[in-house]
Amino acid sequence: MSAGAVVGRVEGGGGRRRKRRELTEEQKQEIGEAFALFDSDKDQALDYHELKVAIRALGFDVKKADVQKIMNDFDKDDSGKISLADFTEIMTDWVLKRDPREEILKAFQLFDEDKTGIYNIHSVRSDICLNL
Ligand SMILES: [Ca+2]
Repeated sequence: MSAGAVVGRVEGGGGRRRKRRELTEEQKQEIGEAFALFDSDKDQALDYHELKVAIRALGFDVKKADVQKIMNDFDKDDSGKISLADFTEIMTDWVLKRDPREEILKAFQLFDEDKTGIYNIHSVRSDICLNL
């Protein structure tokens, strides 16, 4: 039984409310570029593998199960592909919900110049504070 899917459709039927934050122009552009770049067969859609690398290119460490779930949720006509509109919608959500800790981890990698991995998160925090 796919009761969950039915409920989802009913909820989605009341018109599209968009009171979320918007992406910056730069972020939108980044998403569009990732789509174009990783649509390797240029059919204007991302299949499973293209989708996986495109999402990773945007800085998200997706697992196979995550990609599979997206395909299940968004590939409504079972084409095995995700359109640019769907991809933009998915990535907009993800980018807006991005965990700030991930940004700190990226900063960590920048500070950890000799790649020892020893630089710990507390040191990063104090460095960031010193620089403010
Ligand atoms: Ca493609």
